Amino acid sequence: MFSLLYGKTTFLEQSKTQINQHYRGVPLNKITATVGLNIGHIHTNGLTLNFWDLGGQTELQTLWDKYYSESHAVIYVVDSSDTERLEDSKVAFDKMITNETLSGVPLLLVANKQDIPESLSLHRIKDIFFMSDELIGRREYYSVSASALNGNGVKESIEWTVAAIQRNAVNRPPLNSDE
Ligand SMILES: Nc1nc2c(ncn2[C@@H]2O[C@H](COP(=O)(O)OP(=O)(O)OP(=O)(O)O)[C@@H](O)[C@H]2O)c(=O)[nH]1
Ligand SMILES: [Mg+2]
Repeated sequence: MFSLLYGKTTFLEQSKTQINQHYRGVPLNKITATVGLNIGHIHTNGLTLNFWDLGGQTELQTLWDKYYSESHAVIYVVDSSDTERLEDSKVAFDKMITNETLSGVPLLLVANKQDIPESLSLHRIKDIFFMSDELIGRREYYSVSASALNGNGVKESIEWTVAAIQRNAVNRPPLNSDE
């Protein structure tokens, strides 16, 4: 999961709370900026998804590509309310999706913070991020309107991601749990 202070850790906590049985989440308003990496697991459809929730601050973005070769899907979280930083996010996004190591890997774009009234619509976010087929390349991609804070769109995001990973398992086979 990538991006910059846009709700990745909140999104992961919300996913664990909604999907993992017996998970007692941390209060979402207590989450602070991720320094380095936050690891999470989601158990669904007989699979365990291992999440690498990576810090989005500019100096931490250089660490992202260490994780590409073992990624079966990418969830890219955008703060739909932060029009000022949207351009920075788009630059980081383009750099990520054009990285050869991630080629063909399914991509989910999460237009987060839709609970904020001034947020750009999913339609606008898609126009910006999915502007160029050439950059997106040959991969499955999809977008969801979400609020990590109130939980809207989170289940749909995980469901799409699981299905996409299963559809693409021939290209990137799953790892066994002991690997
Ligand atoms: N209103 C609103 N606020 C949100 C939402 N998701 C996250 N936030 C807030 O946005 C801020 C950043 O959220 P984080 O989950 O820490 O963001 P991050 O992407 O993990 O940030 P880094 O770890 O620095 O990369 C926090 O204050 C969250 O409470 C949302 O859907 N709506
Ligand atoms: Mg974080």
